[in-house]
Amino acid sequence: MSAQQASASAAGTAPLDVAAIRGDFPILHQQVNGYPLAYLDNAASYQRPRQVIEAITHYYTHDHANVHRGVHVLSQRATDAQEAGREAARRLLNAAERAEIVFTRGTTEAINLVAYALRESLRPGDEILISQMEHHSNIVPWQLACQRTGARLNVVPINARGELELDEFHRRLNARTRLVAMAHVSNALGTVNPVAEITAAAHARGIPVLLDGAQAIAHRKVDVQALGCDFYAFSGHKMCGPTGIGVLYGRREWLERLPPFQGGGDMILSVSFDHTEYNELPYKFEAGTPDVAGAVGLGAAIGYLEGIGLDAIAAHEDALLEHATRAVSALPGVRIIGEAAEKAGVLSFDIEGIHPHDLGTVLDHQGVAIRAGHHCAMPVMDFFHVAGTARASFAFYNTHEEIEQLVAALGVARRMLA
Ligand code: C6P
Repeated sequence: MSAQQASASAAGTAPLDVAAIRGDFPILHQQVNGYPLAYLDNAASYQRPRQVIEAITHYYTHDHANVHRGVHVLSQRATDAQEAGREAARRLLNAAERAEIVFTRGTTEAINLVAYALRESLRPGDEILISQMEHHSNIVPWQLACQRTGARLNVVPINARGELELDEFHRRLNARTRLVAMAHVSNALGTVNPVAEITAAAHARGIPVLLDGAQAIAHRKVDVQALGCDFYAFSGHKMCGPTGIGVLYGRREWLERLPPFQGGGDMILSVSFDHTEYNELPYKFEAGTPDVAGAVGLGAAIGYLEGIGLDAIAAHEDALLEHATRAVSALPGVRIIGEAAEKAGVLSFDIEGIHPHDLGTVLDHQGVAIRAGHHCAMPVMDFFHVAGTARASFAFYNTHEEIEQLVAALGVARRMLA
């Protein structure tokens, strides 16, 4: 039994037909520097299947107009197309209602929206509880909010395996905590955080929870009602959708309580110079002409992932990660950065005596695309005393042959550079 079959059977899913899936991704079928492309930079951005590309083309070819404004047919079609994308996102997250799905430019804007809107209620001495493994997108918006309000960041440390120190998390939740904001999955380490436990503990003290789902959404089934979180953020481009669109899920109670993020068209019911009445949810948070084609592409991407099945995706990627971890760790001088008991999709590592950027360049010369650097998670790099890491990150369309190509290319790089 292959590793993939074993993993799929343990997960109770049929193994993926990866060859057929790859047929949907035109971009994967090319040579780079004379080698077949092995695209292992999926944590930075996924590739898109033709179903997504065609949905966007179809929209622009047949249905485009501005939304919610016109009485004409094309405007109605564009509005319906956008709302179908919203319904797909609701379904993906199992949100209770469509009104809880706010379209944003991506994870970064979703978190900034909450951080901006929350400013009004933050007071000096209040705390935002984050972790040491956060992406800069889940650090800097809170720093900005703290600078303007006198609130402060409280940072839960991680351990040497790259796991959240859970005892510290519980200890740091306190009467001054106004929000817990944590990654569901770390982009630099691959750690899957125990977000249900985190949410339950915060809620027991009446504290809301925001989860940064950028690295979880394409790898695991996410059910915001089962998790109980108050906010969940993700980006379309990290799940086979377009760049420039993402989602902020917010529980109705919270979205109603928060003030708008930006003002303009569409987010109002009425405007006079004395008073503006805001629109209903989710439009209160969607000022200006939205990215309709983005919503269409996002809906198509969600449909595509659902068609494959997130459990089958998780089983395949777990097998890839296990294979890559075993093979890369066996190379001399390799140190794996991030060895959490539960990981998803990401293998970060360092090879003694080789700068990750040099490694990335030599791998690229052999057709292997990885990311090298701090991965917008500088505090994680500081913790592990490295300037950066090499990071291979996997998607459901990756193959075990590509892992072998990575390992062979690392062997060449080591001989050249170490
Ligand atoms: N991480 C990576 O290579 P945006 O840029 O808004 O789509 O996503 C930001 C973001 C937020 N949180 C996490 C956990 C992320 O991984 C990212 C994006 C990419 O790891 C680009 S830095």
